[in-house]
Amino acid sequence: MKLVLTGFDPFGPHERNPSGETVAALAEEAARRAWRIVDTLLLSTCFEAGAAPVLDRLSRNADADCYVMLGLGGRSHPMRLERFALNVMDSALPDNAAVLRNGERIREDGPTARETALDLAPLRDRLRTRGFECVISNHAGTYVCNDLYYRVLDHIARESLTAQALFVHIPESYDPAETGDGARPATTRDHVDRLTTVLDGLAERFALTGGTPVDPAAGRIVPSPSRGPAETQQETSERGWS
Ligand code: PCA
Repeated sequence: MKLVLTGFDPFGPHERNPSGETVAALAEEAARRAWRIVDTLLLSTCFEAGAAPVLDRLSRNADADCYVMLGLGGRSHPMRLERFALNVMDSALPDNAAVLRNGERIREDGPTARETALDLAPLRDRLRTRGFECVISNHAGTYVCNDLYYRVLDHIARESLTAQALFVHIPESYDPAETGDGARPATTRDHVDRLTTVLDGLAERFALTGGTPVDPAAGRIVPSPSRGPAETQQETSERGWS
């Protein structure tokens, strides 16, 4: 399985962003694995401009089976495999170009939501079997991570590309329920161990299915004439990054 990995630079109150650091560390891990990284991209935490290098790469290259995009999630969440991206930009936190968004559409002519075609349940179960807490999330927030995910899923759908995409929010610290000894900051090694488990699972399924490990019920356009879908999951911030 050939992969493109992306992470983000620091934003808002964060002096570091472990998503970018984890992408760099995973590149070293790949030599020992059934997956190969064809490219890594460190993106700026900016609406639209952050996604531009990924869309550019998708347009020019058909060398990757899967784009796995990482971002830092909010406090007290475990690792989250994101199922949906919403067609909205809405955050009280400005992006790294000092741009504030207040409910604008990402694409005026786009569906309200896009869904990854990947089957997430086996990946979540694989992580849990190895003792790593992980949830499937139905809400990637309405900040820059969601913006990237929506633009990538939308591009793949419009261009009928065969590449798959997955967004993973990684935690700042661990849930006490998982570690048993209170929350502690997550290290890059922690993230690498968890992401390696995700990528091994994806590679296994790509090998089993000849390149299309998709959920047959997923990837449909989610139509809605309203101003946006209801909150589908409680573990999200009301507005902004999550
Ligand atoms: N997390 C933010 C944007 C960049 C990042 O790492 C988010 O969840 O939208």
